[in-house]
Parts: sequence; structure tokens; C-alpha cells
Amino acid sequence: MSKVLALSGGVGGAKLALGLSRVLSVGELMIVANTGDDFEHLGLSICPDIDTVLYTLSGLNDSVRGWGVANETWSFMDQLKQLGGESWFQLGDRDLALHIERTRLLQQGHSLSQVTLHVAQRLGIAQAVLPMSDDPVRTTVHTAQGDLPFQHYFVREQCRPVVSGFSFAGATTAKPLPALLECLRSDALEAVIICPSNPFVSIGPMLAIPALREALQATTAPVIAVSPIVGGQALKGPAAKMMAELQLPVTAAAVAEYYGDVLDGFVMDACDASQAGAITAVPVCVTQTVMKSLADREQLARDVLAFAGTLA
Ligand code: FO1
Repeated sequence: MSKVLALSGGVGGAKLALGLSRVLSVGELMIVANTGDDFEHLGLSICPDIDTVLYTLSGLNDSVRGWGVANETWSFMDQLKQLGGESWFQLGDRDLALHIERTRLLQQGHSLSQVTLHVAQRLGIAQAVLPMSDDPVRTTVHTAQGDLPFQHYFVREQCRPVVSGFSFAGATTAKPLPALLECLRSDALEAVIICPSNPFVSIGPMLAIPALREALQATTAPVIAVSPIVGGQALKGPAAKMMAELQLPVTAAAVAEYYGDVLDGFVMDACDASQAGAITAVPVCVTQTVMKSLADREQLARDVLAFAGTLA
């Protein structure tokens, strides 16, 4: 049974998940990815956050672009554009193989968790990588330009529309993955780590599943979030822009407030140390959270696990 459960969105979350995978033994870590960003595109089942975790743990990821596979080629997209097809969402030639194979296996009746474990194994990943649920949950972003499916907001509209809220279709009826609930209920679990991912659209869809939120509140293991906001900015993605548009202070402290009673501890960057006193609900760990190198990912993983040890 896993000792550590990591909840992850895309890039930032996957970086810490990689760090954790390198400081924990095989079998000690379960990584659960957001599926609120998933969508069906060109007839294919696309799961961006699962794939970012899979590509990061297997070392195939494009670390500059932040998504997809390194050394990618784009012949498929070039040809699709020539034919006048939908080209706003880029699917690289190598990446395409994963979407095609996943879609085929899902159509054969396999669940998303079975397919994800299978792909992880084929990519040589020893850790358990799982979706938060086998049931579809789809994020809608409410904006000044109307309601937008997540990828339309994020990729097609480049996060430009002003955000007023979010909804997560399917969340109230979605069942958390049984393995995830089992992990949260296990006495062996020593820490739940909410990775430095977007609180609203990466972790928000998980918290919108009632049984998952309840299990996070009920687990005896400390639940610790790492702030994705550092020095008033998101290191990647629209979290800071969203906070400003939702009239929230763009601070690490506001992230802790958003997670509320789910949390038992909060990790923030040393450059935000002056805000630590503003968080009174849970203990705070102040450390270097910016992960530029592999050593940074491993060090943050060690720091978060040591902090969890103090809360147990
Ligand atoms: N992000 C983009 O900004 N543009 C793209 O064309 C794009 C394609 C894409 C294809 C497969 C995949 O797994 C991810 C992809 N992403 C793309 C990233 C993704 O849309 C977002 O980073 C996540 O949904 C946010 O975590």
C-alpha cells in the first residue's frame, strides 16, 4: 500500500511528482492526475494532465514546451492544416500514438485507469499513475465571453477571456477511483501532497467530487498543499490571472485559504516568507519551491515529506 499520495495537474505538479518518485521507493508513491482538462478531439480521447505526468516520469516530456513529447515532429498537423482540418490544438506525431492507442483501448471497454496503468508500464514507469476517476468530469470556464470548455479557454482562446468561475460537469456523480479511496483510508498512508498545480482547474475538479473531498478530509494522513503562487505570480499557466479576475489576492496565503479545511499543512516559497504569519489555520513550511533542476525537484520532495513527518 502506498505511503504517499500525490495529487497533480500538469507541468508544476508533474515536476514534484517526479521528485517524489526519485526519493521514495517503488511502491511507496501513488500519483493521481486531474482529468477535468480531458476532452474528445478529432475522435480521440485526450487526457493532458495524465499525459504530462506519464511523459515527465518516463523522461519523454518536452520540458521547454511543457506538454507533449520532446523531439516531436508535426507532419500530421501540417497535413491536417492543408486539408482545412481543425488545427488549434496541436497533436504531435509521436504524441498522437498515445491518443490513438488510449482511444482504441477505451473503445474496447477498458477503463481509463486500466489504460493509464498499461501505458505507464509500457513507458517503463514503476509508480502507480491513475486518473482521479474513471467517470468523466469536464471543466467549464465561465468567462466574460460565455462558458468555454476548458481546452477552448486554455488553448484556443489562450486564457485571454476574463474568468468569473468554474463548473465541473459530472463531478457530483463521479466515483473516485476505488484504489484512491482505499489509499486514503489506509493506515499505511503517511502523506497526501497537493502538488503546485492550479488550485481552481487542476485540483478543483478533484475537490468537486464529493466522495473524494470527504475522503481527503477524513484521511488520518496529513494533507499538504504546495503553493503554485510564488512572489505573486504563477510559475506556469493562468492561476495568477484567474485569482486576480476572481478578485482574490494573488498570494500563496489566498491559495491556502481556498483549500480551506482540506489542508493540514501548507508549503510556500521562501520569497513569500512574510506571508507565513497570515496563515493561522494550518502549520506552514517555508522553503525553496521553484523547481528548475532535477535536484530542486528531489529537494522539494524531501522537504515536503520531512514537513509531513512533523504533522503526523
Ligand atoms: N497546450 C497548448 O497550449 N497548446 C496545444 O496545442 C496543446 C496541445 C496538447 C496536446 C496534447 C496534450 O496532452 C496537451 C496539450 N496541451 C497544449 C497542453 C494542455 O492543453 C494544457 O497544458 C493542460 O490541459 C493544462 O494543464
